[in-house]
Amino acid sequence: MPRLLHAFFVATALLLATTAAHADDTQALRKAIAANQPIWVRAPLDANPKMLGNGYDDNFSEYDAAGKGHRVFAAKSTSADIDRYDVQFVQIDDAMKLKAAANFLFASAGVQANSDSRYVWIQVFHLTKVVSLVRGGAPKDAAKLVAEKVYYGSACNIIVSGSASTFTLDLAAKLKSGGGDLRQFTSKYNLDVKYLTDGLKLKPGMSVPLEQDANKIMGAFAEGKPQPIFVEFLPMQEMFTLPIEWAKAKFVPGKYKITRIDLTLADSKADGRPWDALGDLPDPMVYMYTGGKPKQGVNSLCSEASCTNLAFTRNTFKATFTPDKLIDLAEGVPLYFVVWDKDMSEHDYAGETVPTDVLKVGTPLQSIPLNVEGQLRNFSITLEPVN
Ligand SMILES: [Ca+2]
Ligand SMILES: [Ca+2]
Repeated sequence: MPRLLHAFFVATALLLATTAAHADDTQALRKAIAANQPIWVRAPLDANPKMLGNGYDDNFSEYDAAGKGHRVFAAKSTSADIDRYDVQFVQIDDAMKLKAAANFLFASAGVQANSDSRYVWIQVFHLTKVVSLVRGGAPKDAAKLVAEKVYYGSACNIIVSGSASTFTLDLAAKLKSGGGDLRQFTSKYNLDVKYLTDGLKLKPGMSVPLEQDANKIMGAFAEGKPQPIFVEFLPMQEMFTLPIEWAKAKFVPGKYKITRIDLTLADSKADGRPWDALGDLPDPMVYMYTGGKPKQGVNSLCSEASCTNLAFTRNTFKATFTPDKLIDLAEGVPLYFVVWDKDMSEHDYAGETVPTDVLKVGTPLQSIPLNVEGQLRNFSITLEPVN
């Protein structure tokens, strides 16, 4: 084994020993990795089809303690050309994935593998060829893992990391769902971002667009000769590893931005008539009341001090709004939403939500479905903490 690689293995082993001791203390459940569940690693420098069929231990080492290799299947393979641009988000949520990333990726990218940090590995790639093992007959030897495929092409590996307390499950979900500028995203949420390219050369005058958009990223580079970018391992049989827990973000009183509202209205008004003349679709308008239902009741004017006219759109049963409205959330203060079908005058009442203390039921950055009444079929809001 190359000396450098060996050093990574030792470092990872130490890290995992710490994690394991902690896990035993808390009686953490082990997580199963099924025999058909592929494990991708960034291709090592010497990756080639001859490694296919080779046995590896759960540290991804092909040598046992005595320095002996274990070939499980003969290195017989087939090659297929493909042409696939894609982005995959790998949330590092178990010790096996952490080992795979730490051994083959982190050190080259200048990322420390640390049990107090959480990591997402964004794989942006163009696959041009896959060479796959052809398993001939029964296994000739025993091993935990078998090298199954070598993927060729070019890739930009992006590693986003942060402390376990700030890089929460919800933030990872937001990272996955949101497009946009990764540098801005990571600086906003105190995350770190590093990247490592394989088979890509930056075009003159371009800088690496740290974006979630694969086309933008790949567009900044000239693709070189296709080279091995990923190696896929398969467990010989079900394996077990320790989960890495991701914290769930909690709501605390403070300032939030309403970043998104989704609502759906019934096909007709409560009396069965169409929303508008000539069967025209409704024009949903959303009023928000802080503090629950006003004592004097609601009307279509939004004249109460606690009322905000939040959103409006024309001719649709189903709407998504991005109001980006700032709101101060205090404990025990319910939010209450009323939806009207806006007309020239005398708007049609459409429905309302049950007043809800969202601090108690929801999670920041995740859609919070509220209970609905009237002709409202569903209604959800998404809130983002504002520092
Ligand atoms: Ca109407
Ligand atoms: Ca209409």
